[in-house]
Amino acid sequence: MSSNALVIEAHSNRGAARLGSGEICAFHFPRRLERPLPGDRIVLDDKGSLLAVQPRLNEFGRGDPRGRFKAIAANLDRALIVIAAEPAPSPDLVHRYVAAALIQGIKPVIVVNKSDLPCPEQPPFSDLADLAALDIPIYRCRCRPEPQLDSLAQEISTGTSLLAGQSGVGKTSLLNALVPDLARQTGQLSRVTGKGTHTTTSATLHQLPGGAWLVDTPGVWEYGLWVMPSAELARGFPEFARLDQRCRFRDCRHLTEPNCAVRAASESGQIPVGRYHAWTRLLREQQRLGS
Ligand SMILES: Nc1nc2c(ncn2[C@@H]2O[C@H](COP(=O)(O)OP(=O)(O)OP(=O)(O)O)[C@@H](O)[C@H]2O)c(=O)[nH]1
Ligand SMILES: [Mg+2]
Ligand SMILES: [Zn+2]
Repeated sequence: MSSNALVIEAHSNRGAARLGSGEICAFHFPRRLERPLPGDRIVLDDKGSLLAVQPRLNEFGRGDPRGRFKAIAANLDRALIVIAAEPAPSPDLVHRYVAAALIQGIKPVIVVNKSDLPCPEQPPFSDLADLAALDIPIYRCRCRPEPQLDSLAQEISTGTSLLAGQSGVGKTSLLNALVPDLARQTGQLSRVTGKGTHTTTSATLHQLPGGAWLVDTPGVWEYGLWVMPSAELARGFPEFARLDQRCRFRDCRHLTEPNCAVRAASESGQIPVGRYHAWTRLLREQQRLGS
């Protein structure tokens, strides 16, 4: 007899999944099979062996240092892009995560955690209005001294959301605040570098009290994309699409091409300069990784 299950986590050749009855069971799979991801719907035999992974609606992932796609979780409705005053993000980090989510067909949501700390008046914090103008929701919340995350809890009350962001911004703290009695381990920022210290080591799916799902993921220092055609990367910058018909070249990459309407719009302030620079740096990185 076979049964359907939802993957909670999976490592080299084994994992944990939730059966329809609500029971959590261990399962195993041969290493030669592609590793299932948290959020995957799978079929198991009665010995807990993986028979099939159902087709995925989408995957959230990142690029490895060589520009290859590394999947982290599957079947997501939202990517919660968590930033905080400490550790401060690099200016492009949020734009990269937003682009990745849009390219993968996942709704980006920005979460500014640690609202008890003063918000720096520098990018990307000063770019958040540009993202709100793209209809990307932005939530300010905190886990300390007492949690304040009611409107975020409302946003993620259906479907499956994923916590993404730098190490130490408080992803696991948000999870703990949202799921009473969970008490997952959280970390300290290093006194020396002010950076997080990679407390969470694997992606794990958790059920919220109202029944929705939340994936916690290990933090990164820098978020990189994978190598893809520039037309695909452009899906991460939807505000450029309104203008690019006016570029002289149909396949304009908006770098140094003559008569580029997107570059002109960034020079005149019609397109936010932070968004345009994030695009040019991503394209140059794509060229470096792809060559
Ligand atoms: N001041 C303040 N500190 C917070 C807040 N939320 C979390 N922290 C602290 O930030 C530090 C890192 O929190 P974690 O939840 O472990 O961060 P993480 O994003 O899960 O880190 P990784 O698992 O390494 O990716 C801990 O010391 C938390 O107590 C907050 O709202 N305000
Ligand atoms: Mg964590
Ligand atoms: Zn152009």
